[in-house]
Amino acid sequence: MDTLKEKFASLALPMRADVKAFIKEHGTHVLGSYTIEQVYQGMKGMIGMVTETSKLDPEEGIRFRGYSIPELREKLPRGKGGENLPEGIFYLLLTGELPAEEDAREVSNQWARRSHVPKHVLDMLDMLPQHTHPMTQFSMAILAMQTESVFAAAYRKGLHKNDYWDPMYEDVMNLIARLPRVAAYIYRKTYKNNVHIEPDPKLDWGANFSHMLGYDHPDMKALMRLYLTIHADHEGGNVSAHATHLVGSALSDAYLSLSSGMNGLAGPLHGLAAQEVARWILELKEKYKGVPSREQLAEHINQTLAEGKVVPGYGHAVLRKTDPRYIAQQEFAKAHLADDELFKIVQLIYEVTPEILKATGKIKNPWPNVDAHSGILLMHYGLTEYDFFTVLFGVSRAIGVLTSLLWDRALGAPIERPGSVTTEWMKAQVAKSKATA
Ligand code: CMX
Repeated sequence: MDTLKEKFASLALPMRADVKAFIKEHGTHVLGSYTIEQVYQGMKGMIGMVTETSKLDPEEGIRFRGYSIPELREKLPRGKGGENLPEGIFYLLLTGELPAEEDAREVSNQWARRSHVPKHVLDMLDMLPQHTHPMTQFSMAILAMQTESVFAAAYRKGLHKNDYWDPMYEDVMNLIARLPRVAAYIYRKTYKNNVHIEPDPKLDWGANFSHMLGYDHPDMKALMRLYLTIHADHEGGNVSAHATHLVGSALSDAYLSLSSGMNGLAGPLHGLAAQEVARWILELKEKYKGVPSREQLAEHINQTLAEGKVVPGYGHAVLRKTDPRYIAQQEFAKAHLADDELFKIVQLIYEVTPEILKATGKIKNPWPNVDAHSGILLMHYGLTEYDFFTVLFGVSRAIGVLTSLLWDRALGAPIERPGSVTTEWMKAQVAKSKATA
């Protein structure tokens, strides 16, 4: 058993007993109540699941195992050339403890060793039409790798429920290890004439990913580490995390569950917004032949709203302030590409957009989210094919949703099955409570 697996077992197995005892003693404790509006409008703010890895505060933003992004930028091990290693955030999400340099290195080594992608997965990708969206390819490739699931094989053989976590650990490690190779294959096949680049086992996970994509500039490798770290997790209720958790609750293995999560991430109101932001900014730049004036930008935003579209990269279902993931990327841009024309446009959008969104009177959060910034950083280093951006998000998000899924297995999370009602039932409830009032 590798040392991280041993550590996980030493943490998770006692916690399983602890959670059982907690439910037994306090299971009837009432947490809150909810309204008809919440039921109709996406269950916002209703507590409906437990996610150990991270917690999102509307005002402050995400905390990974209690640590904010600025704190983690100080405390997590860094890669050669700068920025935190995503291996470190994985270790933190899995164990709740900050990794030492050698802990992150051990994760790097494990992932390098486990990264082989079976040939049939690449063959399947080769057979898809050229115009297949990269996110569709990514989700299909994850599904095609399900042939390798250690959990599915062990379950078929016969597995005691107390042991589910063990093959799940193997699936989670193998799957995360394989994702950069799969994603890079999709990128090179779709945009670089099917010319592929072999992995470099001497590089850390993020730098190797950048290398396989074809980007060896040290700053791009640093950006990739930053990108893969900050997109990793956003508590359990966001669409990609919730979909992974929900599908996994039926004991679907990590491959089946993550593929579902990625299908959710591919929606324009979630991870696809990264692509939509880039498209929107390029349209803007084309329309006004460069950096627009404040008036021109306001006109473009108002036109977007008047056409009944969303301004991509702005707003959030939980956050009520500027996303700290946006700020982390803004700091990177100020340090590395302050004169970039697209960065100047992004800064201008940040100055102009919130007031216009506030003035609509209905948008609860007028501030930028993570997707408002990510694309233009990648474009600066030459990765301009914006339909691919959400795949990068997906590689990172796998870290959070799969560590959570492993905790679900270790703690014995049950199948998820919330109740649903009809509008007729809702109206009857309101009528009943009016009658008794
Ligand atoms: N542009 C225009 N309208 C917006 C808006 C935006 N950026 N954000 C919210 N609204 C609208 C909603 O569509 C809704 O309109 P209706 O009442 O006509 O249906 C109204 O404002 C109220 O919405 P809300 O409660 O403020 O926001 P929601 O929780 O419903 O939605 C989100 C959150 C992110 C889907 C929404 O803000 C949005 O569509 N933003 C743009 C897309 C985007 O950037 N998504 C990425 C989010 C981060 C991520 O998951 O990666």
